[in-house]
Amino acid sequence: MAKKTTTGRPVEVDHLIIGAGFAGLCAAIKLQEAGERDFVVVEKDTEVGGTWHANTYPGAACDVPSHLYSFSFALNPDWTSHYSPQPEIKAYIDKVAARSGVLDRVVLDTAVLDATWDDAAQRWQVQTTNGTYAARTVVAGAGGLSEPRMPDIDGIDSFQGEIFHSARWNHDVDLTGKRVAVIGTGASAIQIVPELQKIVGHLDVYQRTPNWIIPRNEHKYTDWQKTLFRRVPLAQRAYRAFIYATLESRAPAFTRFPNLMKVVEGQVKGSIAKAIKDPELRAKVTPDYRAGCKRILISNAWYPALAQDNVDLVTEPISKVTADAVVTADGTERPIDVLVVATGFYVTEPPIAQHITGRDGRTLAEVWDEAGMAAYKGTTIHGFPNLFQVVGPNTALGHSSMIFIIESQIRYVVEAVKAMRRDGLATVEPTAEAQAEWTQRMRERMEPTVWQTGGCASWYLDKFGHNTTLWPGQTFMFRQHLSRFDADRYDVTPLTTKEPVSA
Ligand code: N01
Repeated sequence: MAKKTTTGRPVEVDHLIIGAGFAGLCAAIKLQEAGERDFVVVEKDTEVGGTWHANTYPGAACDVPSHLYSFSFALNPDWTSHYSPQPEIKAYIDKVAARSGVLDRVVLDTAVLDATWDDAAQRWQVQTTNGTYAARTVVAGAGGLSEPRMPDIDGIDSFQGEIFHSARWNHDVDLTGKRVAVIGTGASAIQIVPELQKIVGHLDVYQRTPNWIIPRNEHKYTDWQKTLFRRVPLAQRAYRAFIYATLESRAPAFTRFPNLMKVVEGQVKGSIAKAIKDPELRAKVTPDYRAGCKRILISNAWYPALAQDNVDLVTEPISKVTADAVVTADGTERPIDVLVVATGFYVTEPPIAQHITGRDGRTLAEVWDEAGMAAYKGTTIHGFPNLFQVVGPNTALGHSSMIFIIESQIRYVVEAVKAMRRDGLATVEPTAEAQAEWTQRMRERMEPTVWQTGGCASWYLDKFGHNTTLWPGQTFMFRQHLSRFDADRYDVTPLTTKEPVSA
């Protein structure tokens, strides 16, 4: 592991990377490959892995096929299943990190408290819980879904039983035979509930809005397939390309032709009819908005779990939580031992935005609160020189693999760093005009999408009603936009002659 700062003076580095999940590790590996040696990765957790370290709830798994949900430069022929469970993804990240040789530059258990741009020094001054750094560039890969959001429910703090958020699962609590409530029916909850149903005494599931949940095409890879992938990497690449093309072919239904989603809706209604006999329960789980407006979820176990005798789906709004029960608006009190909160994350901006202060003394969060999240190509931000935000505004996906987006952004970062070296640049900062044009383009592309027209409330939309979260198109278009560092859209300053250029 990298050395921590031991004196009061900042440690000088060329690049400081925030976060050691898929994004931060990809940045470290690719910067190293490009010949950059002077970097540090600071990670607030005690292990690498990001979201795949934090989310250990029962049933945690990825809903993007394993062969696509992995780095293009570190294919894994040994994936056991079409969709990987969390422990397998975490093990993959650990292995890639260890093999890449970047681990000695990862400082664990170190949170960024404040990163402030120092215009005179042309450096980011970064205070962490373990000392300070002065860095030429900051690559923020701290994740958008990292800060759990507890619901603002009257009396929730007075609950005397065990209570925990899906992303902070308390494995010390034995749920066997207990009375448990789960609040939320999003991507996390639909994986948790079928697992809990098997062991608890009684389960109350509190649903505010139903989701469209398509069947999960689950299958295990045979030894024969794994051997083929290991011996013939081209076969694995072809298989990966096939998965990629299949997922990308669905993008137009989200972005341009939302009526196509009726096909998905028909499929889901079929699954509901098959799994649930009670017409009242069927009606409760059937959404009234266009599929895709909220994230389409996948599960074969959700509807059957809800139909079990030890499960109640409660759609009456929660009015309060008492010391030992959840009370709904109709006055019904349902006593419980354990409360699981699967209510998602603070999402309209990456939480790290509160800790990054730009050229004019305002934090990224303050700037974005004023007019909504915006960045040039989802990656660089006017007023924040030499900052690269991975998984920034309009980069998330509802239809394909985020790893593809992360790799596209990191290529762009590496191209930017190469251009800075080649051209002797101290700073690069997108012009206000370039960023405004890009943001306008995103808004226009969003207009016909299912996220804007589908008739639902979702965390994709900000307080102004704009979808500043998702990429409105196919991912190869995103990659194409970021394929070269377009310095002509940037304000740049040259290094002063006194400034050494580290080799
Ligand atoms: O969170 P969510 P999540 N009272 O925000 C409800 C990724 N992910 O952790 O829909 C009552 O989606 C809320 O209701 P409503 C993926 O990108 C991926 O499940 O707002 N209910 C909703 O049902 C995903 O989109 C994977 O009306 C309240 C739920 O809580 C993202 O993470 C697995 C409430 C929150 O759902 C977040 O998923 C897991 C309140 N006060 C996560 N507040 C896979 O790859 C909120 N809710 C499989």
